[in-house]
Amino acid sequence: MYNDIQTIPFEGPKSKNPYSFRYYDRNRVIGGKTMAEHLRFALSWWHTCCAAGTDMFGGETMDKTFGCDGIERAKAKVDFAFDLMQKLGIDYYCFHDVDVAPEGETLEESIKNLEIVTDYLLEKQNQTGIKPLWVTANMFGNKMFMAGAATSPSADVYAIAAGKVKAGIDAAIKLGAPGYVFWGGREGYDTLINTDVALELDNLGKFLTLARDYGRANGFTGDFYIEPKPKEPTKHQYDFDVATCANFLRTYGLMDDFKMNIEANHATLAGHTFQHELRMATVNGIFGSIDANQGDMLLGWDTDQFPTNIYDTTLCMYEVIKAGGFVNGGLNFDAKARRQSNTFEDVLLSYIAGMDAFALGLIKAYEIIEDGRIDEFVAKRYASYNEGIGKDIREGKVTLESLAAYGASLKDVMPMSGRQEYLESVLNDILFSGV
Ligand code: XUL
Ligand code: CO
Repeated sequence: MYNDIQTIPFEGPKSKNPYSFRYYDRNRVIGGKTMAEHLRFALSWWHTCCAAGTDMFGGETMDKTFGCDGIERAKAKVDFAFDLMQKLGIDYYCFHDVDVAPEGETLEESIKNLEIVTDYLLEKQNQTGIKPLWVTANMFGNKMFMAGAATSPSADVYAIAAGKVKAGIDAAIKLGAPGYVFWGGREGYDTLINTDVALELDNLGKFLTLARDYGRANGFTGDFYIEPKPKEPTKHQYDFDVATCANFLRTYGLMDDFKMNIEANHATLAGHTFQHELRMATVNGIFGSIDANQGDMLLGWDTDQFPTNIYDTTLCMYEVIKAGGFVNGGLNFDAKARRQSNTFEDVLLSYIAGMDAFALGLIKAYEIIEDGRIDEFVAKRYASYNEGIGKDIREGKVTLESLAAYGASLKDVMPMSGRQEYLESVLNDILFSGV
C-alpha cells in the first residue's frame, strides 16, 4: 500500500501537496515540548484496518481483506498499520482484542490467537519504536454481549468478559501500553422494565475493581480509562458523561486508578461540547486521554469523522495544556474515512487532515495563552474572591450567618459583564491572524 509515498513531509501552510503536512512539524518546539510530545497521535486499529464502509443501510465500499484470511490477514493488517504509521510519523496505536486477532470458538482459542498476533506486534514494535497508547477488549460485538458484559444479566457472560479483560491487560503489559480502556459498549439498558439497575451498577463497580487489582498485581502501571458515551448502541449507557463517571468512580473507590478517555463525538451525543467534557475531567482530577474525532450536528449518531474543525481542536488543546498536558494519554483518532471516501488514499488523507487540524489547534491554543486576554478576563471576572469577603469564602472562614450579615445592607449588586461576544472575537482574532 502507498508504495510511491515514503513519508509525509512537513511543507508549511502554503503547500498544495495533498500528501504533506501544512501544520504538523513533529520536531517543532512549542512551550518547551515538541509537537509530537504534545499531541501523542495514535492510530485506531478498528477504523483503519477493519472498517470497510458499512452503514445501517448498505454493505462495504472498501476492501480490507488484504487478500487473505485468519491469522494471515491479522498479520497483513499489522504490516499495513505499521507502514501507515511510519509514513505519517504516528508513534502509537490503539486496538480492541478482536481488531487484531480473529475470534475463536471459545475464549481459550481467542486468547491463543491474540497471543500469536501480539508476538508479531511486539516484533514490529521493536523494529520501529511504535507502541500502543491503549488496549481494550471488545465486549459488545459478539451476540453473547447483547445485554452487556459487566452489566449482563448472565453471570456466565460476566465471567467470559472478565477473561477477555484479563487477556487484554496481559496484552497491554506485554506490549508496554500505558493505558487500558473500558468503553461500556452495551453497559446500559434499552428499557427499565426488564433491568435491575442497582445490581448492574454494583456488578460493574466490582468488575472494574477486579480488573484494577489484577492489573496492579501483574505489573500494569499505566492508567485505566473509562470512555463516557450517553447512548448508542443502548438507549442509556451507564457511563453517560464525565460527571456521571466521576460519581461512579467515587462511589466504587476507583478515582486513583481510573481516568477519562474523552471522545469528541460522545460529548456532543451527551448534549455537551467537547470542551465541557475535557474541563469536567480536569476539575475532577481525572483527565486522561482523548478519542479525537468529530460528529455531524445534523445527524443524531456517532459518525466518528476525522476532526477538521479548528475551533474545536483549538479549544481542546487549550484544555489539554491547562490540564498540564498528556501523561499516559494522547490523541487517538477514533475516526474513519467516510463511506464515500473509499480508497486507501482517503485513509492517508484523512489522517493528514486530522493531524494538521490538531497541530494547528495546538499552535492556536498556545497563542491564546500567550495573548493572555482570555485568561486575564477570567481572572478579573472572579477577582472578588481574591480579597475581603470573597477570600474568606475561599478559605472557609465564613458561616451562613456571617454572609447574611455582610450582605444585609449591600445595594445595587451585580457581577461585571460576561463579555461573551468580545471574547469570541478575541478567539477569532487569534484563529485568523496567520501562523
Ligand atoms: C465507540 C467507541 C469505541 C471505543 C473503544 O463509540 O468510541 O470505539 O473508543 O471501545
Ligand atoms: Co472511542
